[in-house]
Formats: sequence, structure tokens, C-alpha cells
Amino acid sequence: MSEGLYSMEAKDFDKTLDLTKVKPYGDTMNDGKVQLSFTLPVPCGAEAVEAAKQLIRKMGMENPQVVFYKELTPGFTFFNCYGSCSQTVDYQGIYVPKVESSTMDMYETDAYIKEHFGRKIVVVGASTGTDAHTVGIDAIMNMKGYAGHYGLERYEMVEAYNLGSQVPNEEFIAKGLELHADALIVSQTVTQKDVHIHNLVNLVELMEAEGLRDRMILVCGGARITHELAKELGYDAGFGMNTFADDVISFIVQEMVKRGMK
Ligand code: B12
Repeated sequence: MSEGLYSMEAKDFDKTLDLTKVKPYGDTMNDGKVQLSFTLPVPCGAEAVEAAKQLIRKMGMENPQVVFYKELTPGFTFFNCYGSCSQTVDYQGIYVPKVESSTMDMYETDAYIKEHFGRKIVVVGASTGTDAHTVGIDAIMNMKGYAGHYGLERYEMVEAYNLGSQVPNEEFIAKGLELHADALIVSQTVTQKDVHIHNLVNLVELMEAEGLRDRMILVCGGARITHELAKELGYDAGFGMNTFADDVISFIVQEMVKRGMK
């Protein structure tokens, strides 16, 4: 297949697509087809199916269809459904704040560090507070990396310390100081009751109280973290789904150069 075909967008071959009024695509452009699955706390039966359809209509969908339903346990029914979304979004008017560094691969990053710093960059990472999820921080830090992208431990010019999970903020900062960290990187996966916000804010407050905030690059990441949220909470950058080690280390070293850190 030619490269031209890969780079083709829907608007190049369908003239009915209006990017100021985008709706889901199922079989044909603008059909609005959406698949939903949910559970209702009602007994399995015809009334349950009707309740599911009414709910889908109230969600702004036309032509609701229940294509599968099953009792989960007495009094609870699970549904798979389709509907046609009547709402649209203005895709062209969307602005999403993003990390503004250019991603270099591992070899380019090592060369960049040699050229600009002439020493190894120290990165200390952890999943902090009560959060026991380690897969995200491991994906960024472990030697083998994630989805074909090596983790920070593999980089010749990075000294990477992965402290694991459930690391208290105080301990994380102390370890950062002991290891002379250039950057602290935090993973937060659980967001129930906004626990990630409290925990991330607490880390910034502790660092500020000790006069350390400006001495290190501070980055957070996790499936429900956005760059916008991270900035709001006092971080230098935030990374969400589909992040790799090369994205985060590229940001760290380019930011260090911008700030004149040696
Ligand atoms: C595996 C898992 C667990 C395992 C964790 C094992 C381990 N060693 O990590 C166990 C079973 C222990 C677990 C426990 C719990 N879990 Co859990 N878990 C998951 C699961 C299935 C996968 C998470 C995962 O590994 N993803 C893969 C990694 C690679 O993705 P990622 O974390 O997003 O990381 C990427 C990016 O986000 C980013 N990133 C992540 N961190 C960082 C950090 C930095 C610095 C950077 C730059 C980037 C970055 O880069 C990574 C690679 O691209 C998810 C559901 C799901 N499918 O996502 C639920 C999920 C995260 N868990 C959930 C919950 C609720 C829990 C429990 C509270 C359940 C309970 N009631 O006990 C407990 C919490 C325990 C605790 N104290 O934290 C919820 C969270 C809901 C919410 N909004 O908060 C989820 C979403 C499941 C759900 N749908 O309800 N869980």
C-alpha cells in the first residue's frame, strides 16, 4: 500500500463529512452509531429491555436496540445495545494543551544528554500514596519497556530508579534528594474519589514547603492524567495513555536545557 493511502483522512474521500459537526461512524458517514454496555439494577425480562431502550433515548440516541441481555445475578441485568447519536461536536474548534517537546528515540536522547550535560541524568519514579498499580511506571522505567519502546533503565545516559508502588510522598522526596534526582516521575492510576488529585497536590506542597520544587523536574502520568490537569496541579508535565519512555525523557532533558540546568 502506498504511503499516500495511509495518510488519507476520512474528509479526503467522503464529502458529506463536516468537521464542525462530527458524530460517530458505524456503517456509513454520519449514521451516529454507538455501542453501549451497562447494567441496570432491575430483574431480567421484557420490562428491563424497555427500561434500557428508554434510557438510551434519554441519552440522546435514536433507534435504540438491545442486541444482548443477561441476568448477572438476581435483580441485575446486563445489556449490549446500539443507538444512533443525535449530538455532534465541533472538531475544528477543539484545543487540547499538550506537552511541547519533540520525541527523540533512545539513541538520539543519549546523544542529546552527552552533548548538553556530559553526565547521566537521574530519574526517580514511583507509584505513590495508596496506589498499588505498577504496570504504568514499569512500562516507562523497566529495561524491557513497553510496546517496543525501551524503558529508562535501558538508556546509557539515564540513571533510573524505580521505587515501586505505595511509596509515601515524604519517602519519595527523601529518596529523590539522596539520589540527586534531576526529575521525579509519579504514576497515579486510581482516581476514585479524586484520590490522585489529593496525592499529587500533597507532593507539590511538600516539595514547595522544603524549597525543592524548582530544583527538580516534576512529571506525573496515568490513564486519567492529562497535561492540562498536571499543569493545574503544579507539575511541569502530565502524560496519559499510550505514553512511552522516549516521550517523557525527551521532555525532561529538553526542559532541563530550557531552564539552563547543568
Ligand atoms: C492490573 C490492574 C490492577 C492490579 C495491579 C497490579 C499491578 N502490579 O500493577 C491490582 C489487581 C492489584 C489492582 C487493584 C486495584 N484496582 Co486496578 N486495575 C488494573 C487494570 C486491569 C490494568 C491497569 C494496567 O496495568 N494498565 C496497563 C498500563 C500499561 O497502563 P497505564 O497504567 O495507563 O500506563 C500507561 C499510561 O497511563 C502512562 N503512565 C502511567 N503511569 C505513568 C507515569 C509517568 C511518570 C508517565 C510519564 C506515564 C505514565 O504510561 C503507561 C504506558 O503507556 C485496570 C483496568 C484497565 N484495563 O486499565 C484496573 C483499574 C485501574 N483498577 C481499578 C481499581 C478500582 C482497583 C482497586 C481499587 C480495586 C479494589 N476495589 O480493590 C484496587 C486498588 C489497589 C490500590 N491500592 O491501588 C480501576 C480504577 C478506577 C478509577 N477510576 O480509579 C480500574 C480502571 C478498573 C476499573 N475499570 O474499575 N488493579
